[in-house]
Amino acid sequence: MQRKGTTPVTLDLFADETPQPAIDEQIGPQSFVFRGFALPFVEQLLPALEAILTQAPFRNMVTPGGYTMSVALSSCGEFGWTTDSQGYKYTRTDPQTGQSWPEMPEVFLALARAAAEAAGFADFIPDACLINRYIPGAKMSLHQDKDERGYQWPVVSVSLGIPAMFLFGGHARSDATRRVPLFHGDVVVWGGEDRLRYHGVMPIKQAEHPQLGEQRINFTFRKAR
Ligand code: MD3
Ligand code: FE
Repeated sequence: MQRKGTTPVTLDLFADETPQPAIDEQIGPQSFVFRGFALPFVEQLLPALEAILTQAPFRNMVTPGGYTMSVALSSCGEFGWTTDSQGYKYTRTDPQTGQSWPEMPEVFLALARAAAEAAGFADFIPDACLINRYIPGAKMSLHQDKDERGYQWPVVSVSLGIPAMFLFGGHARSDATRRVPLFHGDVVVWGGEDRLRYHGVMPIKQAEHPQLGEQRINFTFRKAR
């Protein structure tokens, strides 16, 4: 699409900013993007998140490879995901406080369950919710989520705050990736044959969200055990 009085060169400069059509789509045989699915829950999600963070504040964990993650993490639910120099694992307690992870709020459970149901996974009861906080520049390298005991349940992901460009890969790290923009309120469900696909998040661009400021929060609901 060419605008009047502009050259293709100018358009290329803004190619990244072209608003994507934010429509629901199926991005894999068993993966679905539900645009704005979380919006009706946000008013209840944010105060519940605040309460969780007073008990289990965001922290930048170190991977076994000795890299400090640019994404800050917290968790709620029966199990929390952690990493340290020893490896990745789910724990019942927050290693930073020795206390149990905060309980999973009812509104979190209700949202995860409804989204899983919409993707064809009835009766999803997650026992872990990993909470990721991205500030501009933070990214998540391509990886698989495989620290859970089984893969029969989907992962449900909820995006809040400033946008992200999600990378959706294949079953080998070297497979081509597809870029999927994710916005405030979007929910993605990954199950079945898509459950072990490589995925990641490109460095977050500077932006400001009216409710969340200069950050992106992502919840990933899983069944760890
Ligand atoms: C595709 N988080 O915490 S959520 C993670 O936006 C993680 O914070 C990203 O990857 C984020 O592990 C992406 C989307 C996601 C989560 C799990 C998946 C995509 C997935 C599992 C299998 C395939
Ligand atoms: Fe992941």
